[in-house]
Amino acid sequence: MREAIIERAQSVPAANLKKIWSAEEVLQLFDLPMPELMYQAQTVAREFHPTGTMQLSTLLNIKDGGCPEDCHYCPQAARYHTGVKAKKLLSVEVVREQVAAAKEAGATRFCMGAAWRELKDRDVPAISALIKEVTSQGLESCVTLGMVSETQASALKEAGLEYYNHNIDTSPGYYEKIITTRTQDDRLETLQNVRDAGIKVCSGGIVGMGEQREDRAGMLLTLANLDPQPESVPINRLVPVPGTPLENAEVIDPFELVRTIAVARIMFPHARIRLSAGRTSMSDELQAMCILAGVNSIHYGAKLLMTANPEAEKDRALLQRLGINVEVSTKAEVSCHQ
Ligand code: SAM
Ligand code: DTB
Ligand code: SF4
Repeated sequence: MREAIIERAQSVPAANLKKIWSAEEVLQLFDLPMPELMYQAQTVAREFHPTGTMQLSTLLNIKDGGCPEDCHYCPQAARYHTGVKAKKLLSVEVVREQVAAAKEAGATRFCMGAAWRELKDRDVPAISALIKEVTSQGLESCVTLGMVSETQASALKEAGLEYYNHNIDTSPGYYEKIITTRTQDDRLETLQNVRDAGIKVCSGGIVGMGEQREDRAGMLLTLANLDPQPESVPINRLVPVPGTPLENAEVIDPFELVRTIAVARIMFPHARIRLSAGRTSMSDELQAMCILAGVNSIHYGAKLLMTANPEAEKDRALLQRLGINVEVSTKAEVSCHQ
C-alpha cells in the first residue's frame, strides 16, 4: 500500500487529490501499525518537504471575547463563564509592536484572530491596515475573523492578505454536537469565498472533543476533498477551558493524535501541517512524535489567542535538540545549531 500511496501522491497534482481518497482508505491509514504509518508519513514528508524546516507562526488576538457563537470549546464565546472580557479591536500601533517582536523572535508568519462570528463591512478598513502592517514588516500574513463574503475576501486580498484561517473543526456528522449557531456548510462557503478571492486557505480542526476516529477521518476527508486542498492544515488538541461545555472532555490518547497527524501528512502532501493548540500539556517526546509524523509548522510565542503556548525559548531548545531547522522565509533557512 505504501508504494501505491506515494506513487499517487507524486503523480497527481494537489488539485486532483480529492479524487483519490475514500473514507475507507482514510480509515485504513488510521488502522495501520504505527511504525508503518509513521514510515509512510515520513516518506511523503521527505518527498514533498525535503528541507524539513519548521515554520514558526505567531498568533495575536486582535479582538478579545464577546462572541455570539456557541462553539463548545471556545473561551471567547460570550455565553460561557470563562472570565474572558470583551475588548475592542487592537490599534495599528499595538499590532506594529507585536509584529516587530514576533519577527525579532524569528517568526515568519503572523496570524491575527478576532472573536467574531463574521467580519463586518465596517471593520474591513481597520483589518486591511493591520494586514499591511504585517506584510510591510516582511512576515507572511494570516487572519481568522469568522465568516467572510467574497467581496470582503477580495478586499482583504487587495490589502495583501496571503492566508485565511477558518476551521471546519470536526466531521460533518459530529459538527452539530460542537456548534449549533452556524453550520459546517457556512464554513465551507467562507473557504470557497477565500479561495475565489485568490487567498491561500488554512483549515483544519480540533481533536479530543469526544469524537470518534471516524470523525477525525471525516474531517480530514472533507478538507482533502476541497479543490484545491488547503495549503495549511492546523490540527488542534482541545485546550479544555473551565466554563466551556467541553471543560471535562476526556483527553485523547496521545498516539491517536500522532496518527491523525500522520494521516494528514499523507493526505495533504503539499500542505504545512500545523500542531496548533494544546502543546503546553504535551511532553517533549509527544511533540517530537508529532513532528516525526509530519508536523512542519507550530505556533510560536507564549500565547495562542486566549490560552498559553510554550515559551519561544523552550520551542527553540526543543527544535535544536531534534536538529530541526526553522524556516526564515519561504526561500531560505537558518540552522538552530549554535
Ligand atoms: N472567531 C473566528 C472563528 O471561529 O472562525 C476565529 C477565531 S477561532 C478562536 C479559531 C479556531 O481556534 C477555532 O476554529 C478552533 O478550531 C480553535 N480553537 C478555539 N478554541 C480552542 C480550544 N479551546 N482548543 C483548541 N482549539 C481551539
Ligand atoms: C487554529 O487552528 N488554532 C489557532 C488558530 N487557528 C487561530 C487558535 C487556537 C486557539 C486555542 C484557544 C485559545 O487560545 O483561545
Ligand atoms: Fe466565536 Fe470563533 Fe470562539 Fe466560535 S471559535 S465562539 S466563532 S471566537
